[in-house]
Amino acid sequence: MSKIRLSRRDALTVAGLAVAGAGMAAGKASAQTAGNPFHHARTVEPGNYPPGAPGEDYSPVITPNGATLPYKVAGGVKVFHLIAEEVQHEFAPGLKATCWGFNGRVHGPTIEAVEGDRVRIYVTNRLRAPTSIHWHGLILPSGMDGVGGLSQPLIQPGETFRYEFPLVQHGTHMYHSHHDEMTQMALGMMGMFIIHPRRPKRRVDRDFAILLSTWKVRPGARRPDPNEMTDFNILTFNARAFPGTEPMVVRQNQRVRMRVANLSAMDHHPFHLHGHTFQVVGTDGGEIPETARWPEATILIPVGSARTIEFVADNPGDWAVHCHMTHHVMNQMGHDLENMVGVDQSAFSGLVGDLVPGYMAMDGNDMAAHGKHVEMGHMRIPDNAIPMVGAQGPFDHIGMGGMFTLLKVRPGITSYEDPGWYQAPEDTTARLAGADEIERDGINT
Ligand SMILES: [Cu+2]
Repeated sequence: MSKIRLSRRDALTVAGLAVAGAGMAAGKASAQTAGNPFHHARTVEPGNYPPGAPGEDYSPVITPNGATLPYKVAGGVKVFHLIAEEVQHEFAPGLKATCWGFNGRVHGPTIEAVEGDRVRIYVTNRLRAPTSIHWHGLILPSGMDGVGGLSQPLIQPGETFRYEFPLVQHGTHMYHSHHDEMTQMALGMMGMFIIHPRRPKRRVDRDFAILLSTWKVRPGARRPDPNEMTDFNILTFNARAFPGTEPMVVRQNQRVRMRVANLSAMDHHPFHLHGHTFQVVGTDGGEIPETARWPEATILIPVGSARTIEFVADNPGDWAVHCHMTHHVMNQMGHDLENMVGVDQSAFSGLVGDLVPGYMAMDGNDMAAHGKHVEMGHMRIPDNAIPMVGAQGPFDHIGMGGMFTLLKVRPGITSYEDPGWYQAPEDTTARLAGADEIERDGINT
């Protein structure tokens, strides 16, 4: 304890740890982190660290379509204020719902701090239901863990609770309601909690945070349905569904980190990146030692987990970033349909059209055509709905929705504004094959 001056309270915490560490010598707090695998996640002891400052101690995380929670420093403590409240949220142009979030946002803003910081988080409940906030993956005193009824009384409507604890680790974590989780999380009560290392071994140039979640919003409905158990129809990155997702823009050859966390109700998501491979460098349990990292192009993010990946964005272009479950890149479609693939419905469509004005059969061979029809105005959909709508791309309609966004890698850019579509060098884009080429190469079409 000689190097770090501790408050009496911190000294008590450290003393408690020493006991938990089964006889480790007092005064060798760092040995707990270095030598003992059971304390691996605890990378610093609570101490008298100055509050970590953005820009100096860390490069702030970017939350696409989101925001970072502001804080102030009071007596060396970082003070945050989360306000749980009802929020009118837009998932994508054309689809809004009354959700529950924090500080006017769904999901809540990203909390960002530095290992060794002491944080004090006030939580005001402006909902009509009691709540409680859990700090997912954080090592903290039991009474600060936020499980309603177990670790604390519920925060009743109108009340403000105070949480306070030192951050003794770094990594990609989350916060979410831990009371009536099925309802409150289905309505959006979650956010990311990023803790930067006090002494980073390496820095990245662009550090993105993406929270995955799933929703059931019936076409035309005003609120997400928390009772849904399996058939979710809005699948989101930071509570936005494509084409509502903001692209991630990076300069070519920048070092990029993505922190992807999953607080869906029932679904794991294979998160897939095009044009690059990446290293898996951490989980919500902490950093993976360098010798144990492995390369991937897709990483499964189980429910209640986070994965941190890093790569050098050396390949210029517009790259798809998406969940690889094909039903998770659709918007608001029903799944209990007859299989019409290969069926010519033209005669049938006319007959139904006599009974139901405006009826239009789904294209039997191309589900994605639906989005095109809606966009072109051929097909009417209920108000406040985005059934399967994708977006117009540079070449054609992109028939994807839900958990889909873009990584835009550009050489020499000086702004991270959306640079528009990628202009590929000549003859590096797939195109219609010429008859002469087909013949020359002996291709039988
Ligand atoms: Cu998925």
